[in-house]
Amino acid sequence: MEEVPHPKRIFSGIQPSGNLTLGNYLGALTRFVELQNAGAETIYCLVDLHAITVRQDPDDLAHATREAAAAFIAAGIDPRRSILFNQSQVAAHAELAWIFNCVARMGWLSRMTQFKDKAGKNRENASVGLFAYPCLMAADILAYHATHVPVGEDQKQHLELTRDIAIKFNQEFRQDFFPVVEPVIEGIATRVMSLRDGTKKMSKSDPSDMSRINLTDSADLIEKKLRRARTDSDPIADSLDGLTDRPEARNLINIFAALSEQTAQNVVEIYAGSQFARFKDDLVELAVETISPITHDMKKLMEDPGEIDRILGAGAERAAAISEPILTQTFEITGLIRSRPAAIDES
Ligand code: AQP
Repeated sequence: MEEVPHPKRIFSGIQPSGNLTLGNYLGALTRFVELQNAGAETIYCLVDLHAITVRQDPDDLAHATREAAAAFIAAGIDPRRSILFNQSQVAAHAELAWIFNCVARMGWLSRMTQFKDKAGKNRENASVGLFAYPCLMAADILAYHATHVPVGEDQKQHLELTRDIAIKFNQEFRQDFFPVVEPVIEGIATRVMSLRDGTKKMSKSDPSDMSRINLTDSADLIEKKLRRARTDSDPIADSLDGLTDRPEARNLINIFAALSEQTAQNVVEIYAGSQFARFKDDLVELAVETISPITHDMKKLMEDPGEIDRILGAGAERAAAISEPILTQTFEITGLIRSRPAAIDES
């Protein structure tokens, strides 16, 4: 008998916890656009409930959420083809997260390296939300029965936890209900590193703005940051092996490769023997060529925040139409009574 292919449903999200970076763009957004354009069912979420696991200024959070939506659209997400919304507008995320808080084990969450990194030495003072973050992430994905999740390398451990939660829920309730998701960690730039320290991930919450390229940076600022990006004084090697102990050099080569859609090996072959100053001339040109049109379109979209809110609201309605029946079934399986029809909009 011919096997019926399992339908693919893609889900992924980005925290609106600041300006989106070149890391978010190369590691996540470009993949999101490719998957949408390949005709997959794509659901993309600005995970504002995740963002508040660390302190956020309310006005800045609202601004960053709209700006992230503008970045998605400017980068090629079409809100008619993909579902684009912010997490807090769809109650299923928080509701399912509570159920998963009761499925996941303290020991599992204690092993999460992102919690350890973000809580730092002051664990006692970290929010409970930061600790339970991976349960909310599992809820984001499983509320849609998503099957594939495109992410950067740093999210691999959280996705493994999502799989563990799905498996444990299914086993506990003797149901084959939640799919065991597949991470999609693909592309040349699954881990873009800081411009100041090649061993640290480029991150929107890094205290140093010089460590990252933001999608809102002007061409002059992109140039300044790349010219000051840390390298070493050796010329570019002719093979990737020659860059093993040179993380900053390797990072710039990777960024160049991802921006120009070629392999890192190709890039070192082109620039073998050159000094980084010469390589940076071309890198600046390439980065500005890619980012400036996105920055320009983001600015235009941000002139009409009402329209962005309308897009997010429409996306939330479509998202709720998928997640509400899944949540209702989850309640039934769990023994939680839900005797009124799912309320998507009570106004
Ligand atoms: N440096 C990176 N390289 C490749 N991919 C990256 N991603 C983030 N940084 C890089 C990918 O972008 C998606 C959204 O990530 P997120 O914003 O939800 O959370 P994060 O991974 O914690 O990203 P940041 O920038 O470090 O945010 P903050 O500083 O707020 O915690 C994910 O797919 C991620 O892999």
